Amino acid sequence: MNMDSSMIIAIVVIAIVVIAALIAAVLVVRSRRHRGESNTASEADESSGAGAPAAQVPSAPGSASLEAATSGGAQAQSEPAFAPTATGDVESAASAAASPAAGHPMETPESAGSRITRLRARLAKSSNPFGRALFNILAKDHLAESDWEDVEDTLLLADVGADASAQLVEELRNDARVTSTSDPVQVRDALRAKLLDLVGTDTDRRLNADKPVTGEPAATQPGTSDATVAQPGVIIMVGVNGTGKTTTAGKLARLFVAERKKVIMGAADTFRAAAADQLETWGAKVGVRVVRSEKDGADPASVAFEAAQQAKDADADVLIIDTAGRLQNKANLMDELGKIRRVTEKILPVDEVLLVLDATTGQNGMAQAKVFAEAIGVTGVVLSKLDGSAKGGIVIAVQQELGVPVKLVGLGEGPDDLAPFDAPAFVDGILA
Ligand SMILES: Nc1nc2c(ncn2[C@@H]2O[C@H](COP(=O)(O)OP(=O)(O)OP(=O)(O)O)[C@@H](O)[C@H]2O)c(=O)[nH]1
Ligand SMILES: [Mg+2]
Repeated sequence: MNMDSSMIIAIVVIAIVVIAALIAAVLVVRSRRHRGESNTASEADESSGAGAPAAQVPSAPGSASLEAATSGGAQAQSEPAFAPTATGDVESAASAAASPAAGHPMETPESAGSRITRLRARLAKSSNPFGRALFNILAKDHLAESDWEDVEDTLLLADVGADASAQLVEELRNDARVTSTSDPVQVRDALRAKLLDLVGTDTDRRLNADKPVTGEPAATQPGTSDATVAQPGVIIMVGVNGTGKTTTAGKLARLFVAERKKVIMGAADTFRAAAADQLETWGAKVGVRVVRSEKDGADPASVAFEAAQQAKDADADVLIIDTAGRLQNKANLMDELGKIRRVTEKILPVDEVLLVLDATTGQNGMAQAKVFAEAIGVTGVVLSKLDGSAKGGIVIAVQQELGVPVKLVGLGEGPDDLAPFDAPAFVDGILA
């Protein structure tokens, strides 16, 4: 009996020892594996954090970006006319690729589709009182007289404009009477359709400078055999001060660079010295040369002339001319912008005059917009700062008043925060 119990004790002890050994072995293996993983991670961190070339980081997108960036850099080197300095350009392209924080390397800005998705998300999130108020009204079971008034008020608040708002609500009410429905879901669908109609779904919103090259007849270009000669597309940015002209010029240049187009920018805002510096900063950011005057208060038209000449000589695809917004009066504005246009056209035809309108100022910007349209003729509108505005309805008013389409929207201060205007996304955004 004693013998048996001591044997049992011995077996139990051995079993405990074996189990303990097994557990210890498992723990050791696990801790080794864990240490191995964290070593690999810290090695990867070090290789990227210590400024190692992105190609050494074992990630496919990283190496692809670098490839794209260096091929852009090589192109810049072989075409020094377009690099502020050849090395400067290579550096900026390489740093854009190597910096994951930059998000997108210079040659591959965000796609239009993704920008629009972002536009939708931003508008939906932007505590848009327009969308919310409409939602509250249209969430009712039946629409009473006062609800129709509320719909109209909300449209007015969103800066859709008095005439357009009244017309919209009148049509909606008539439709509701005809179909004898005041079902909010149907009214909402009808409102969407009408807003889309007002905004315009089949409007051509392409930039003129982006359309197929027509060029000028060969007869005017001695020594050329082609029927037409490709010329740089010329875009002039105009608008009241602070609306976002310079920023939009920079973002736009980046879009063209991404399409592998040769871009030159002209700093025809000579009103203050910092303006040309600001454009140069954008130029450096997006790898585009900026033609400027070193002299404060130089004649803006002469800068535009020089920029056009250089764009033509360098065989550029696009020339973007930034102008001043701070002008004393209408006569002064007409005089200056008219001269910039005339002088530029001595060298190259102007394809596009983009009026930059600050969406946060809503209807207040309309009067000024008309003055610019009168002064220089406007071919398209850029609605900037739509990211911070609940007054998107200005799109409808500005198109009706000026008779030109909104072509682009600014959604923030970053280089990728410019998107083509997309009517369905826009209407869905304000109805969200
Ligand atoms: N949130 C936001 N800010 C913007 C946008 N576009 C421009 N801005 C900001 O608006 C301010 C004015 O922009 P600028 O590009 O200097 O405006 P401008 O029309 O060139 O101004 P002037 O040269 O003084 O006539 C800057 O702080 C920009 O970063 C946008 O789409 N969204
Ligand atoms: Mg400016």
